[in-house]
Amino acid sequence: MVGAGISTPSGIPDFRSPGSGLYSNLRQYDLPYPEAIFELTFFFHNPKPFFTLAKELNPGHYRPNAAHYFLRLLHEKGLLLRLYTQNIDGLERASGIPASKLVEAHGSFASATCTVCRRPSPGEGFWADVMADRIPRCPVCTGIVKPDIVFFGEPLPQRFLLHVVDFPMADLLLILGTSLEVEPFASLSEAVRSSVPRLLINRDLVGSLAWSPRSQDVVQLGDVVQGVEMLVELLGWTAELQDLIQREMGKLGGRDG
Ligand code: CNA
Repeated sequence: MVGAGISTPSGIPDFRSPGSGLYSNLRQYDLPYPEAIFELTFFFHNPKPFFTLAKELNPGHYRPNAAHYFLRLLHEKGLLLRLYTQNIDGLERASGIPASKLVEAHGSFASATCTVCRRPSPGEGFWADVMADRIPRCPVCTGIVKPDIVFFGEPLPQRFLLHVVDFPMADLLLILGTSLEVEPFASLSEAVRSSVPRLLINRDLVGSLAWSPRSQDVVQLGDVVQGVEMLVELLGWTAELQDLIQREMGKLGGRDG
């Protein structure tokens, strides 16, 4: 299970870290209150702030970091049952983890739907519009096209239901870079069997690991990349991870990471 904390080392602010969090940075967008950027009522009143955020998160702008590539390495070794992410930055996909291994619980920019006629957007032109500060419109009914990001009050994607089969099957739960404050995602941390170790790598002790700890829990507090690198070293995978990162850095363009 991962959250915004795995992407802060790539340069994307999280929501909650004081001063640097996304909610602090949203001031420039002229919002009545920060959460409004993910509220449908506000979106229909003024979609501009959301599309400014979309422009910021355009594919290729930010690059995955060692935490993402560690998860990709787990996949390559056949050890990743599934990656449940709350992030909407697409960096898990960008790191090369196939969509079949991902549950993007709060949606992604990879697809979009017309808010009026509900037709899936054909995709072409969407990013061209966003990058040119134009509001993308449906070619059929001219309704605003909204990326399939889950706004407050909207249902989670169907794939989220996979948790019903995945979590009872897991024999290790990694929890990286999340405050475990957003439901229903946060409660997944309690859905593994009680004998299953849960490893939290995060700046703070959070969620059920704080208020309902289990004897098998392991907590590594601090920077997520440093924590992941320590784990990778203990596993003897450091050279392998470095090779993977080198290979992938060559393929991807972008600014940060
Ligand atoms: P959050 O509530 O902002 O919590 C982030 C957590 O990560 C906090 O506990 C931080 O202390 C911790 N953290 C931040 N940076 C680091 C670091 N370098 N090393 C270790 N720990 C760190 O974010 P959640 O994902 O838990 O909350 C869910 C929201 C945030 C979802 O709805 C997301 O869509 C949303 N969000 C996503 C992104 C993104 O896609 N990158 C960015 C900002 C917010």
